[in-house]
Amino acid sequence: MLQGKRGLIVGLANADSIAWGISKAAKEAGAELGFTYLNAAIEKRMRPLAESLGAAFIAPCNVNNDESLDLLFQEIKDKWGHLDFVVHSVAFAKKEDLMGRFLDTSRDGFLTAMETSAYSLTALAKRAQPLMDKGGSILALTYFGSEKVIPNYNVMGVAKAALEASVRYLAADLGSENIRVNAISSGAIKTLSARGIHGFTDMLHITQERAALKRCVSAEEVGKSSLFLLSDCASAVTGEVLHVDCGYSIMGM
Ligand code: IMJ
Repeated sequence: MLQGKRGLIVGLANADSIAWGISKAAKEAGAELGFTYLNAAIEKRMRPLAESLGAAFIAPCNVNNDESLDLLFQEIKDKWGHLDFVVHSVAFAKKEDLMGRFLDTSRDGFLTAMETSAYSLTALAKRAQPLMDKGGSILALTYFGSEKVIPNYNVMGVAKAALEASVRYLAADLGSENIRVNAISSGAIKTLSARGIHGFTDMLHITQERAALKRCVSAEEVGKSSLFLLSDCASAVTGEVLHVDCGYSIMGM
């Protein structure tokens, strides 16, 4: 499905990452992949994974830093001269903002979550556009906490709502270039991002009980669904948020 396509993966941290499920599926579907990492600690875990998929490059990138992004895209331009898809699988909020009341979110905590989890998509899309000269596909990861209140998700829910709205505005702006922008709203998965979240294991149990399919989704399944949105199979799909959540979000009671 992705034969001959070149894609950038932002947000691979370890073998539990949703970005890993997507990367494995994309590689198996014939894509050539490049990866970024934030710092040495993350690089240590992700490098062997990226190398096992024959990564074309593994580059440092802080999505909150314009110079770092410019350097990354210069490297992609020099190496490939062209880009077919981008996967955005990054989010960050301060730990203290993922507990207690949303009401208590500080200005700094709000801006941190918004910058890393929402604005970073626009920052990536802006730089990817000139390299997507024959069209392309941009995919972001989101979560149901953007639509309904999930305990402790708090400022991340607000940031994911901004991310999903960004998907629609970017899709409108880039449509004339045949660049599609979509998101997958994944069901809860135990990744590094879920580690240390108070009551997360209980939330997984509740998810399993209530989801239409009576189970949780895996990163591999998010990977399979991402092939659709990244490939020409979804050539008429843009600005969409696809729920890959075992039907959790369709249930009212
Ligand atoms: C996160 C918090 C509260 C409830 C949650 C989550 N549920 C799920 C998540 C139910 C599924 C994971 N998720 C969807 C996220 O987007 C997580 C983002 C995140 C996680 C951390 C943990 C460590 C940290 N900052 C973080 N920033 C964002 O310091």
